[in-house]
This record gives sequence, structure tokens and C-alpha cells, in this order.
Amino acid sequence: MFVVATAGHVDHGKSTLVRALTGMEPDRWAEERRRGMTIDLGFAWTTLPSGGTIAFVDVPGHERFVPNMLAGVGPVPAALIVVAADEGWMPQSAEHLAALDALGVAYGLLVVTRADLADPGPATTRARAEIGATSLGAVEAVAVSGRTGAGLPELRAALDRLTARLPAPTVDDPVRLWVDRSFTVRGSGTVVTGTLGAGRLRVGDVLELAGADEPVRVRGLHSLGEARPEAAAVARVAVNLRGTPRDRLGRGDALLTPGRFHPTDLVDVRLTGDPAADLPATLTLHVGSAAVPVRVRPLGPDTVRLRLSRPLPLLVGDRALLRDPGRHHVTGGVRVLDVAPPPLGRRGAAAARAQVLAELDGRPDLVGELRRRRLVRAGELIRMGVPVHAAPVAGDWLADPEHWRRLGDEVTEVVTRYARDHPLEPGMPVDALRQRLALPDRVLVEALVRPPLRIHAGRVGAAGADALPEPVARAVRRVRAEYGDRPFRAPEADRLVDLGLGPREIGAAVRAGALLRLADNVVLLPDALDDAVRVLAGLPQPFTLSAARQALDTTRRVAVPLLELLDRRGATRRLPDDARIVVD
Ligand SMILES: Nc1nc2c(ncn2[C@@H]2O[C@H](COP(=O)(O)OP(=O)(O)OP(=O)(O)O)[C@@H](O)[C@H]2O)c(=O)[nH]1
Ligand SMILES: [Mg+2]
Repeated sequence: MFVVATAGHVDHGKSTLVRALTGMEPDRWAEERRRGMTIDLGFAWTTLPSGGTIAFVDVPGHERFVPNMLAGVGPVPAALIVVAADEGWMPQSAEHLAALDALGVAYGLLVVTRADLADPGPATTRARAEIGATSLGAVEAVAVSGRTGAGLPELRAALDRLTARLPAPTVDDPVRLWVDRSFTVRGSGTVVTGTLGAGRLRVGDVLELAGADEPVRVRGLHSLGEARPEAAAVARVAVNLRGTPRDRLGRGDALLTPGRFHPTDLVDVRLTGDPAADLPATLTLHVGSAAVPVRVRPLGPDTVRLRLSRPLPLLVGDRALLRDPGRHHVTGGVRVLDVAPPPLGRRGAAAARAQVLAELDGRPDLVGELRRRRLVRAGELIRMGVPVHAAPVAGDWLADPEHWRRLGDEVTEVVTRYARDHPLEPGMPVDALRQRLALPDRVLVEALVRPPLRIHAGRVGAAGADALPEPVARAVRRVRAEYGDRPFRAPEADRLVDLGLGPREIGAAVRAGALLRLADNVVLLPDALDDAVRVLAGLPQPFTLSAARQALDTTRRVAVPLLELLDRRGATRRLPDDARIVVD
């Protein structure tokens, strides 16, 4: 299916033309028919000579209803520009064309109607000149009479040529259905309609309603008046939503593929066309079927920041237009450059931002986004409209490669400095390191720690006794040299003092696994435990404390806490008579 919107000045014959082409009535309201004037969007469809189906979104031409017109053309890729032969180019011919240009609509047809009332030549010449200067470029022109039917076969053939040129829809893209109508059907509940420009909808799909938390479920689908299990872009669709009250949504809302959009109320955009130097501070942003007041903050010569009065699900590259509702004037088009721009706090930030924006063209660019954002979640980029084809560095985090390398170096520096400043701690707490590097997620720290650094018990440090400050390490080496051949003799308290091993130093050595503490001021080398079990296993079982003390060639000061430690570890068992056995 193809969807084409009409455009043109009031009373130039848009609805008459749609009626003549489709046999359907685009003016749905009694008031429209009574006044002979379109007020709101109308919908009709027909089959072209080629067999293709074409649906029309018929828009009002009156200047008061331009916002309705914009809601209709916003999501539609092609336009039928209607000019009356007897009136020629008029103000809303110009305003509608400016809107199409601002939105970047590139496909269209000029239809000069009421050709039975006047020579279509002059209107055709003028309109073609106007259209030729816009995003539509050179268009085919057809003269018709909605009254006599003259020119309609030529118009149908021209529509076939137009639709054949339209780009193929991207049916695998996520759905962003801008709602242009919502109503209630008795027995079915809420129904919304819109132009599905990309993606695919199926009965049973769960969608997000932009700005609301709960999901909505597609209960039924209609397209061109018929129920269908599925509709693929491009299509006019009516979606029946299960359990969503009618007052929850209306024109300007959007139904979205879950997780693929991130509604934003702050965007940086490029003004397209000929931006005025003195933009009003408040304008209305029209995008899709939505119209939202915005505050405009100029940044660069053709870039501005827009603060939206309510969030919209925008993507990098989106086209939209700014309009001054008071002056009935399309101010210009915009192309969205950034849907999650940084705050502009400090002085000079706006100028710096303008420089960044000057480099952007609205084409999603992963490498550039990573360079600017340095660290960002893949899901976040996807929700901005940036395709992700790079491997994450940790979790779902992507990093700018250069930044990631720098972070790796910083980890080494910071941890080394920490070890120097806190010689008795077995490394830097992971969270302190995370905060020091201002990293948003602990998994990033974990991914940045590389040998010889390691994470042990929530701290980042060098592995093993290497982590000991040199004086403690030296003392431990002395202990090993002096006691290595009599491993169950513990240095006396005054010897420990001589070696510089106070309680804090002993604590550090114990945490690093360099010493084993049996009691206050009673330490052994860590291999002593296994050796002790081997010696004790050689004794006749059960054995007494005194037998153990002699076999180990040590004192009660060591033997008592050593056996208690072995009991606790389950290597020995104490019997009711205080003798012990070695447990196999
Ligand atoms: N003679 C003649 N009259 C026409 C032709 N097309 C439209 N009209 C008349 O022009 C008037 C306006 O036609 P519409 O089709 O309502 O115009 P419109 O562009 O839809 O107007 P809005 O929706 O209000 O912008 C009606 O009275 C039509 O009968 C035509 O080709 N020839
Ligand atoms: Mg009309």
C-alpha cells in the first residue's frame, strides 16, 4: 500500500479530487459536509491501474486548520499538491508547500484542479516554479476537473509512476505509530488510527504508549476497512487496544516497539532551509502527528536546542518543523542531531556545544557517538536511533576505544597511588575506585582491572604478598629465614617488635596470606598448618597436647592455639578426655 497526503489552499478541490479518485467520502463530519470545507483529516483509498493500493490522507486547506494538516502529512512520505486553475497560487499553497519542504518530503505530484473553470497553464507554471525550489524538486503536473472527470485517467497513471518511485518501506524497523485519531467502538473499546511508516504490527503485539508506563496490547487490527492479523509498512492502520481507556491517548501520541525509543524533552537540532536570524523564543514543534510547544535556545548559526513541553519519542535524524502559530508561519524545518544532549551548565558550554553540533549531520554514527559520550549503554544508543554494531566492553556498555585505553592506564595509576598511601590495606575498595574514575557501573571497573592487578575480596590490588609494603615484606622474609627450619616456633613478642611487626603490620601480612595468626602476637608461616597435620598424623592416635607439643618441637604458647585452630578447621578432633585424633 502507498499513502499520499493532499496539500493545498482552502477550496482548491482536494477533497473533490479524493472523492473522484476513490469514490469514498473524505469529509467525515456532518459539519464539514454542511460547510463544504474540510476541518480535520479524511481517509480514503482506491486501486491504481497497476493493481497497487493507494490511500489518501486528505487535509484541510483553511489556515485555521494548518495544525490538523501537519498531523496528517507528518508521517507521510509523499504529497499531492492541489492548486485550483482559477485561483492559482495562494497563501496556504505556500504554507503547505513550506511545511512539506521543512519535513523534507521528496515525492509529489502537482494536480491543477478546476481545470474546467480556467486555463490550467498559468497556475501550473507558477506552482511548478514554487515546488521546484523545495525538497520535492521537479514534479509531474496533471490538470484535472473533479467535476467532469477530465484528466483523472492521466492522474491515475501519474500516481502509479509516483508510487513506483517511492523507497521500499523498512518493515524490520521498530514501530512508531503516530496516532492521528482515536475513538471508541462499542464492544471493542479504544481504537487509534495512523500511518504506519515503518515496521510491522500484529494482533497480540505488546507496544509502549510513549510517555506512559504500562504496555498496551493490540487486540485487533484493521487496514482499509478490513480486519487483518498483521499489517506491514507502509499502511494506514486502525489499532484496537485492549484495556486502554479512550482518554489515555489521542492525536500526537505514539505507539512504540518496546525498548526501542526513549522519549525526550530536550533535543539539539539543525535548522534546515533558510533559518531566520531572530527566531522567536517559543514555537511549536510538529513531528509525526504531534504538535508540542518548545522553547528555543540558539547555539550555532544553524543549530538550536529545543526544550519540549512534553517528551516525544524522537530519534537522531528525525525531520520535524517549527511553526509560529501566532503568525501562521512555518519557521523552518529541523533535523534532529542529538536526542540526549549534555546540559549546558558552565560558561562557554553553549559555544563548545555549537562546535560539536557543526560536525553533525543527523545521520546516526556509532563511532562519533562513542567519541562524544565515551561510555554508553548499547540499549541507550539504540533508543536514540543509533544502530549498534560493536562489542560491549562490559555488560551492555560500549566505550570509545581511546577513552577505554586511558581508563585502563588510570586504573593502574590510581591503584598504585592508593597502595602507596594506604600501605597496610590489601588494595583499593572497588567502589572507591569506581567513584574515583567517575564510572557509572561496577562491571566497568571489573573489566578494567587486568593482571598484575586483581580484584580480591572487594578490593583492587596486586596479587599475593607483592601487595605488602616493603618493610612488612622484609620482616616476613626475615621470619622465614629465621624460623623456616623450625616452623612451629613462633617469634617471641620482643622479637616481633624488633622486626617491626606491630598489630597493624601483622594484620596486613595475614590478609595478604604471608603470615598465619594463632593468637595475639603468636604468628607462624602459613605453610605450618599442613606441616603440623602431617607430623600429628604420624603420632599414635589419639595423642595428648603434650605429645603434640613434643612432636612439633614447640611450646604450649604455640601448641594450644595451633591445635584449637586445627580443631576449628576440622583437621583434628578433640575427644572427651582432651586427647585428639587427626581426622582423615
Ligand atoms: N468546477 C469545479 N469545481 C470544483 C472542482 N473541484 C472542486 N470544485 C468545487 O470547489 C469547492 C471546494 O472543493 P473541495 O474539494 O471541498 O476543496 P478542498 O480543497 O477540499 O477544500 P478544503 O478542504 O476546505 O481545503 C467545492 O464547491 C467543489 O465542488 C473542479 O474540478 N471543477
Ligand atoms: Mg477538503
